[in-house]
Amino acid sequence: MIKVLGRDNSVNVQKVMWCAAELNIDVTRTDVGGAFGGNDTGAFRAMNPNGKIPVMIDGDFVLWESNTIVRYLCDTYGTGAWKLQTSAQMALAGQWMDWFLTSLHPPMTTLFWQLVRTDPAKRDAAKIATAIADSAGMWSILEQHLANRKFIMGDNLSVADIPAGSSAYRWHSMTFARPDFPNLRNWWDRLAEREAYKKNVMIPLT
Ligand SMILES: N[C@@H](CCC(=O)N[C@@H](CS)C(=O)NCC(=O)O)C(=O)O
Repeated sequence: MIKVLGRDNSVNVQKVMWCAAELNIDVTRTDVGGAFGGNDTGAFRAMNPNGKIPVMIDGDFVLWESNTIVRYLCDTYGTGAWKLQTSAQMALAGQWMDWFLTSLHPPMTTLFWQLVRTDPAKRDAAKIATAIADSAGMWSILEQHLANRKFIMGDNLSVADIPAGSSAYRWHSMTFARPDFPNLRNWWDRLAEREAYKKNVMIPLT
């Protein structure tokens, strides 16, 4: 039984829980972080010195960094398209996962915090406008990539879809004037049909 430490409203925890559900892995998740606390104790920092969630525990093996955790789950427990076979496939998946972390996630985090976790009276309109423009600029790159593909790696859902796919729910669910990206929307609609995605990602934004 794999254990995941982290609250379910964290996009980084959602990546891990969605991926584990797609792979039919038995997971017990414990609420840690945010209002639950527990991530600044000596015991937690012994597992993750950053004091961040998620942390995954598989037997004696402890791992942090959500993208790394989903890669581990797919490499260890994945079958079919979930287990990438060549170094070129692994590199391409890694490229999109790193792109998510470095380019898309920062403006999406600003947008999410402003629109969901900030009192309306205290929101910063300029920050929101910049975050929308920067996020849209990054989503437009995926929009072009998805012009002739069902999923990021091609015909099948894979590890490469997990980070951006988790964030895509927020992009399509928060209230703001969204630019029209039809390929992105179709891809997100395909994700939104999946029980594992509905259960672990499509939960109230808090
Ligand atoms: N790059 C890390 C980021 C981890 C991270 O920043 N986690 C946030 C939640 S999304 C956190 O632990 N925040 C402190 C808290 O929840 O108390 C990852 O992908 O796992």
